[in-house]
Amino acid sequence: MLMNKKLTGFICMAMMITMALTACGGGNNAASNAGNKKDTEAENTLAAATEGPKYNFRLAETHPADYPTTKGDMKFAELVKEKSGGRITIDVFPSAQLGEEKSAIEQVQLGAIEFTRVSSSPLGEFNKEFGVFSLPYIFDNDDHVWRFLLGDAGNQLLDSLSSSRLKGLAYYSSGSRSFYSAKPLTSLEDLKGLKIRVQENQLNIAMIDALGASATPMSYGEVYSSLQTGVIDAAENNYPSYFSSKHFEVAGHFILDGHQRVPEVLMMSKTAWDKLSPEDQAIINEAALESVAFQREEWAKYEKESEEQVRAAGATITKVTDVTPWQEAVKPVIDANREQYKTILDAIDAAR
Ligand code: BDP
Repeated sequence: MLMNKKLTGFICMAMMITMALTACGGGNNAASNAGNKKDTEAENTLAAATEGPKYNFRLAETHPADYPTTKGDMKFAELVKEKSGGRITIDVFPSAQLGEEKSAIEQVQLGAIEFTRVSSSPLGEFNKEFGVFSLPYIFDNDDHVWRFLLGDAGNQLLDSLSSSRLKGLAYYSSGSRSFYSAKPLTSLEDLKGLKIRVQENQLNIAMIDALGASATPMSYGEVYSSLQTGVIDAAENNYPSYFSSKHFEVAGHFILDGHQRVPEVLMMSKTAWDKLSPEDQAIINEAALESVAFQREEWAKYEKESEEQVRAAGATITKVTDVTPWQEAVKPVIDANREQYKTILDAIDAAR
């Protein structure tokens, strides 16, 4: 963050000098001199970025290549390459080729993999603060989430990852999560007694208990076959994952209660980060932040498309019109954790 500001400050300063020269000199000559100067500065910046050690890093991603998070990762890699004049390259490994998320986080902590994009939910087991996103119904909508994420508290949360040997770079969109099953799901009552797969985070177990069902934590890659073979009766996710993982084929009833909004996190190994020069850290930081807008656009498109696709495939979609009974059912989970997450919950409320 700091380097980011410094670099931006430097660029502003360079622009101001160029503008001042143009204004003072007047006439065509001065303008073209200033133009030349600008070109030279740009070349110098590029030269500075191009000089230095070469790196080839790896980034672990759970989703396939056409998923919005993977597209965000690729955009990030492309920007890093561009900004470093081809000196820093990042190979994105989609479809959990480098392991499921829990294992990817562990490998990134150790520095065996340099980057990963994961969901905040499993991350909450490595950094307690991130558990806050697993608390149900704490956000009203996507705007509310982004107001929080892009504010000071959201940035501090990313920074807090350094105590877990991770360097948080940026958040990506992930919409809201809802339940789905092969059994009809049209009300809260229908969840009772079901075995529901959850992401690997203790708070999810408490949430499912409070809803009268029983939780089975497991990695994302195991969910399809577990639904198919009846190891679990239900799972929960957003439209894009429900569609992309083909879970809709084996769990055709989707009830839109939107219990969680769990942002995606792009991060780096702290060990790898600490070895980089401040200039290279700035390149990584800037590229990560610049990739966010692109990921959010891709997300919006894919969310719409996946809804259309699962509807066309015949999934039964029920919209929960009154979420109050659901919120009341899980209130004990919030109450039990209010004290621990007080500061972050206050910041989330303030972003409302
Ligand atoms: C998806 C997230 C992915 C998680 C998955 C899950 O994008 O990172 O692995 O949920 O449910 O929405 O585990």
